[in-house]
Amino acid sequence: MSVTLFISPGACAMASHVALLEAGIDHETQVVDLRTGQQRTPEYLAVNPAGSTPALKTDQGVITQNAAILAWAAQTRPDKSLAPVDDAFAFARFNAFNGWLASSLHPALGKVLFSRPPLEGEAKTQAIEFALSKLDLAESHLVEGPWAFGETWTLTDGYLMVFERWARQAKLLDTARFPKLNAHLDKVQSRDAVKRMLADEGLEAV
Ligand SMILES: N[C@@H](CCC(=O)N[C@@H](CS)C(=O)NCC(=O)O)C(=O)O
Repeated sequence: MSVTLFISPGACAMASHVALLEAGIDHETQVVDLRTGQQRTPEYLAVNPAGSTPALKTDQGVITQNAAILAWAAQTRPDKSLAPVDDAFAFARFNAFNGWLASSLHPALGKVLFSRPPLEGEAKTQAIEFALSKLDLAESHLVEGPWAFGETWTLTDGYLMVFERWARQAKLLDTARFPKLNAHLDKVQSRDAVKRMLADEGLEAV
């Protein structure tokens, strides 16, 4: 089996890219340049009509959404223990965390970082406070530490890393306020598969 993952370097598709590398699934990557609007070309809309990355082209068809690609990778290679696929309750919690990242943390940080035109004044202050409140929730309730689900690495850790990287790059990940998230980001970025993903996307640890 070989698959094609459509990515935009440094964007949220990093989570799916890490998942394929951790799973050892044979793949190639294809870059979609979001800055030039390549996600809205007819060629890419034929792959993902929603015009966003990631998208994963498989023999059976296309899978979109990081959360779905992570679950697919973990179930495709259960021998790699990338998620608790044999435990209905634990797998539901894995999916819940990934759903929260997609529907809550991603949009909150995305508003701060990617609003066009960029936010200014009170609107910017409010968006930052809102994003920080999501990071507070992760720090104090959601992330068990050292990994998201305690002592066992799962693909959720690679997904959470995306937003920790963005937050650190935007100087929002204060070490005193977010000790657990900072330690988590450093630990994730030291994994071999993550180092490979960063090198493949032309990025460095932050
Ligand atoms: N929840 C979606 C989010 C996808 C998403 O918003 N991707 C961004 C990059 S981080 C994108 O492709 N944006 C292109 C655009 O909005 O035009 C997922 O996990 O796949």
